Amino acid sequence: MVSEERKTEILDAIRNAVVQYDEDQCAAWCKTALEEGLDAYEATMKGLAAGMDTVGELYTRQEYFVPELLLCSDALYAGLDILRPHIRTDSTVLKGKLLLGVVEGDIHDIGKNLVKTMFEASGWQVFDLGKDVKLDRFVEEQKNIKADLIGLSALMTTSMMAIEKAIGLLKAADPKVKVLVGGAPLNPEIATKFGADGYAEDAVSAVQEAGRMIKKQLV
Ligand code: B1M
Repeated sequence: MVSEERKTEILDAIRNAVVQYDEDQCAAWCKTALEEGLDAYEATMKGLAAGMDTVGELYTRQEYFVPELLLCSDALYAGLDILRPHIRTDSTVLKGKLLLGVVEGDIHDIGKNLVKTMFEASGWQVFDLGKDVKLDRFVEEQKNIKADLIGLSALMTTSMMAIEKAIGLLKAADPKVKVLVGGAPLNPEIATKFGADGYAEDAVSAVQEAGRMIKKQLV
């Protein structure tokens, strides 16, 4: 069992590798995390995602600009490639089909990809439409896929307005459709105002909330 001190050292190293946009170091420290028995999800959130939070602060302070954000994202993805296959979640939650995407106007997909990883790790079948997805496409794809849930993600205060529109289009096509939403600018009140059936703050609670939502459909 790894000591708390060593665990902190490894998580700090992963975080720093993201901030310093060092893909090789990030991948190497993620391998170390697994070799030394750290939980893959904890390393993802407290290492990789925490690094991205720091990057966001540097961007806000105008110490980093868009090119650095892109390089940091590459480093994060290099680490996620290593950790992803080892992420496991509660297998007792209900599973189903999820149609997932980042709404149009928004190309931030790191959070959506973490959400996808957690659903897949829990045994859900995920149909990922990617980022900057035209709203009509959610409606069209749902006609064929007939997913149990539709997951919409947005990272900007501007693009989150497209979530409300997407929910309107989806519910007009099928009033019974269930929509789960998430992303940094959203909160439970906004989600309710937009007509969503569920909201989740992070990738783990998204899977739990999805389980509750489809259970309600069954009873
Ligand atoms: Co930009 N960006 N960015 N960016 N970027 C933000 C979001 C911003 C807050 C930075 C800032 O100003 N401080 C700001 C938005 C401001 C606003 O709200 N209006 C911003 C901006 C302005 C922009 C551009 C406009 C910059 C420009 O070009 N001048 C541009 C937008 C272009 C566009 O989309 N049309 C832009 C571009 C980019 C990059 C491409 C360079 C890059 C994204 C790379 C990529 O995603 N592949 C990028 C990045 C990296 C960021 C920050 C720094 C980090 C985002 C991130 O990945 N976080 C971000 C600042 C910040 O967040 N601190 C910022 C880590 C991730 C794990 O968290 O995505 O929140 P998050 O996901 C979480 C939860 O939100 C939740 O679970 C996830 C995991 O726990 N969740 C869900 C997410 N989706 C969910 C769905 C669910 C449930 C939960 O159910 C379906």
